[in-house]
Amino acid sequence: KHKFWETQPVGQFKDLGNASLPEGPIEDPTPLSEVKQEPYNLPSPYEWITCDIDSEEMVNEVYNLLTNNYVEDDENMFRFNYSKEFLRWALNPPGYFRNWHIGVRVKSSKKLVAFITGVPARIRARDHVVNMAEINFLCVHKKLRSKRLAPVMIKEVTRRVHLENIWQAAYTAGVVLPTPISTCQYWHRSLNPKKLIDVGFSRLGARMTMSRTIKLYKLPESTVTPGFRKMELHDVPAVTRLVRNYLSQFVVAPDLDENDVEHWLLPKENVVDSYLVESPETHEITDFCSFYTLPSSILGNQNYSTLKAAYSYYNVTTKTPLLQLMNDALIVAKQKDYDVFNALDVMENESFLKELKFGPGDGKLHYYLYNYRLRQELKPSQLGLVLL
Ligand code: NHW
Ligand code: EN5
Repeated sequence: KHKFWETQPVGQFKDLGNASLPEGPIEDPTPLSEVKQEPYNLPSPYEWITCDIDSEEMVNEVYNLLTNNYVEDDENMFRFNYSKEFLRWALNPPGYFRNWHIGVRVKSSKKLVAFITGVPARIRARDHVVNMAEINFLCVHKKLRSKRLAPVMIKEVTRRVHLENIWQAAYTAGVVLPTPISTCQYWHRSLNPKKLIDVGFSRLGARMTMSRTIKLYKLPESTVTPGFRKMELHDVPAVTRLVRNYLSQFVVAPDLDENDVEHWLLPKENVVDSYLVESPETHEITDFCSFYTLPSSILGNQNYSTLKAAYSYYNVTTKTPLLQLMNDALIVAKQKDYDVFNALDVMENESFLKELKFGPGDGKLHYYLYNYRLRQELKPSQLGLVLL
């Protein structure tokens, strides 16, 4: 069934429930001198390129490939539309490797037709912190699908990751592959219900009118938590302590230092938004919430072309009830004109989803590790990791 994935060091379906297999790396590292030194062969019309995402011309090409060919929902009504600023942010974190940003071009026309990326991350699995690659943005042009190009892309990024002496990776996908460490559910909170219904993102409930629906999803004009404000650069040390301590409770989570927090969590306009609660009495930073901005193109609608979506990222509470903090996050997202606020059922998100009127979506997200086995599948609430 999985002619490619059966050959890879990943958990295999036949091994599910085999309690005798040990937790940890599936294969040992090989000496770097034994890692293939030349790129994998592509079909002859194509060539490899390393994408310099800081170049305006390259980021434009990548943006156009993804805008027209990246992930769609199961009914092909929406397609992810990562912005150029988002791509630059996602691909240039601390310690990134430019040659993990891999493109495939048609030799004759120079047209970019495929893409895959890795970025380095320290990911903790139980009490082991492992240097990994986070793999994302795998994309093959629609006209070149089902030609087994994806396995070559995956082998090439694996080779380039190995050359940096890194032997594990983390990735998520909407499709089932061998084998998920966990399967999460997408939830959606309507902020602009009229538009969501008009574009087919959601449907008018049974025995609901448009005006009752709009009233149901109404939110206060302004946030309610005293001391709630945008995160600033000087907050990085306090936020790092808060987030590190919080993430330590999950089975799989990133190991974030101050540089990572500055990159991933400091607000960046139209890319990532972060808020915290500074105690009005003690000036302690007690709570934190964040979301990233990922619009979707609306395919074939007369009136609208994009859906503005916020995705819940990392949220931490020590004093404010999580329900209240996330309600404030919804309020700022509404103020900033987002149409929908999305979240996965990871970490402690279950505790607010229903009460804050999120509804389950038709999409699932499967989490995977490459060359690392976990004894058993995790519940979404045991995951402390959000990939972009
Ligand atoms: S998930 C988003 C993936 N992208 C999209 O869905 C965009 C739209 N679709 C496409 O562009 C986030 C194509 O359909 C793609 C497949 C390119 C997806 N992950 O070329 P063939 C990520 O980016 C397997 C992994 O003929 P295609 C995470 C499939 O099971 N494998 O198909 C990426 C089959 O193998 P099998 C996937 O439709 C993580 C083979 O590809 C996959 O023309 C990557 C068929 O290839 C997916 N999303 O192109 C892994 N979709 O064994 C990283 C299909 O079943 C691993 N396949 O026969 C770690 C690497 C680093 C290790 C470092 C130590
Ligand atoms: C790698 N980083 O299917 C990610 N989205 O539910 C790659 N559905 O938006 C993998 N089909 O349910 C990504 N509306 C995998 C996800 C791919 C995209 C995807 C789903 C997630 C989605 C929407 C629209 C469905 C349109 C028809 C959906 C219902 C919302 C409703 C709001 C009111 C309360 C009930 C739910």
